Amino acid sequence: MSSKVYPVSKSAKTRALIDSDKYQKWYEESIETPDKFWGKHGKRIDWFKPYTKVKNTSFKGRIPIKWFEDGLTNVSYNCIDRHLKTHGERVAIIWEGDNPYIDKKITYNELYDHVCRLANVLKKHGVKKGDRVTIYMPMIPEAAYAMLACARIGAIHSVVFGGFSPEALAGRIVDCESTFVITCDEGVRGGKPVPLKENTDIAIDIAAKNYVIVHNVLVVRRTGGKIGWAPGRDHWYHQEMASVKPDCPPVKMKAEDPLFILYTSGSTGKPKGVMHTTGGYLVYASMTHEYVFDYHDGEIYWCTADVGWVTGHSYIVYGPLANCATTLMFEGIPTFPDQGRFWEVIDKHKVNIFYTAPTAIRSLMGAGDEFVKRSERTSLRLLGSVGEPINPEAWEWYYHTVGEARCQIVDTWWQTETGGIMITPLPGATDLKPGSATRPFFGIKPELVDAEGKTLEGATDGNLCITDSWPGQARSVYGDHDRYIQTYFATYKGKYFTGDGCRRDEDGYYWITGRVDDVLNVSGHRLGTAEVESALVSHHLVSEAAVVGYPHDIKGQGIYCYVTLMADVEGTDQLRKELVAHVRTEIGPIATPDKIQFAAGLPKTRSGKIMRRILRKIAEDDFGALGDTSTLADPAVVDELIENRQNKK
Ligand code: 6R9
Repeated sequence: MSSKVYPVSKSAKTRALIDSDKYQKWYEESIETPDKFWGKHGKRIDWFKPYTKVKNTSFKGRIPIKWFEDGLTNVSYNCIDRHLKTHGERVAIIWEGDNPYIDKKITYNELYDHVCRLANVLKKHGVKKGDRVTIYMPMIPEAAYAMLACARIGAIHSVVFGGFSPEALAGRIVDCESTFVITCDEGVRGGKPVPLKENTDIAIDIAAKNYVIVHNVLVVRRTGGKIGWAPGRDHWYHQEMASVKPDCPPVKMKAEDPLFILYTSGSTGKPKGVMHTTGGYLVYASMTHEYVFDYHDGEIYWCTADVGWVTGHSYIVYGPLANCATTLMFEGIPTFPDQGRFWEVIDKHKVNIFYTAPTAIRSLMGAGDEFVKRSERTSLRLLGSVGEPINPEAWEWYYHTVGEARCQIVDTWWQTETGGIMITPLPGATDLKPGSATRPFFGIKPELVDAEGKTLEGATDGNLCITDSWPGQARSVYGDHDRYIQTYFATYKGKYFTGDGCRRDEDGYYWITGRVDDVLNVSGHRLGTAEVESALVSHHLVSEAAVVGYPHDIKGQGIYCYVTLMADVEGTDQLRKELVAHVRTEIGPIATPDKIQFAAGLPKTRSGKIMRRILRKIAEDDFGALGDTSTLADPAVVDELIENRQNKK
């Protein structure tokens, strides 16, 4: 833990929407009288029918959570239509291509046209309110149009990250019984094509075997590469868009009607379809976007996430557009054509607010300062971080080298399930401590508990819970509300359990220490150890697998796999490669194992439970402190595992 403090700078304080007094006042009001507080702030979006009820939530029983329940609104209307009268010609989206010579700007008027047309295309093919539409797209504006078009007609979108494999895509299509897919011929990243349509075709075949038939695929032409075509099922986006009307009235949605499903990994089983609804989500996403980034009218804002993750949903698309911001969407990667790309893009588009992940910061820090120094970055005013704990070294580099000690840093802690930022500095209100996400946002009541669920007070370590609802909270797991209750509210009764460990210091600052469950965070991407294990054991030569994380300099965590092979199969380097490739096919490149150790046996308790604690220690090369191994069925396996460890220092 770093003990340094960086006070709010004078310039941040002068311009800030929220100073420390206001933060205190608003925070107290948000906690003491949430109905009054949110009743006021719910009005930041437009309602076709105003709400009269504000908060109707409980963390007990079936966990009913309703915000603004009798109000009617529409997310697409709020992100587009309401800005047109005054700001129709403002740029809504700046798109920066993978190729540094290609970019384009889309105004709010143009956004309206694209989204309405696309909504009409969906309607023409029979998509109705409540239907699920899968969006499997690269980072091109059409991905945002697709999300907003769904929202316009009340269809529920499920965006699947373009880096996921056909298997993973199929699983998500099947789970929410989605019969309409929007994709692209090929994506482009770092100069290389990504075969999205081909993957979609394979996924659709797998889905059909699971009795979910995709009837329509809308294909955006990005590269013009060769692709397969199913006549009747596949439609070209540009042709369809040309044949429909440029206006489409937004459907009046109840505040609690679903807006989207987003699949995320947990400690057990398959990824869960986290479900977010309309009114509360948009209020929370737009409010956090405005205050956390201290967003002022006319500023250029860039979040480098992919729309396939929640950060892309809330802070590339919904939050910024609801605030009539100019949001930059980047198709490429931070290292193409070279490691100076981020800083070049900042200069090129005069970016004021830049929001990225620690893994990118660490990797660019490793590339050396000359890439940063090549750029001016004079437009930069604020820097943000999200996705994993940021180590103080990376924080300091970000602050001093990238921001030249001029820009406040907001280290924002939140989750797919929280919909928006939960613990974060506010630029004009919060003194910074490198590595700490600092303090709760308005309406957020964090609590630290011990393993038994006892509330811990003062400066302490504990498991991070949230004790009352906030508008952006996920309402359910799609199609499986029991799993929602079980996953988030069963561990500590009456509290939402985040799955994260956390330390609170004597100033009441929160320091997230990482997951305390079997969820890995690899380069800011959530991955369940169970998912990687099940991918490994689906290989015909594997009998058993156990997966743990270990500290990795760039990725935050690396993936370490212990694999027991079928009888008489030899663990060769060739087989290692084959298993790595197999996991990539089953899940996608983000799940690429870093280390594979072949093991004759795994350490198990007498009741057959794998002792992951021991496996973690061995993966960390820290087996001096293995703790109690006496409960193991066969303590001898541990020596063999240590002997053959893959991370010898
Ligand atoms: C937004 C997002 C959520 C998990 C979360 C935690 C980790 C996110 C963090 C952070 C420390 C931060 N996490 N932000 N840890 N400091 N600022 O990343 O959502 O993909 O669902 O991941 O990421 O472990 O529980 P998601």
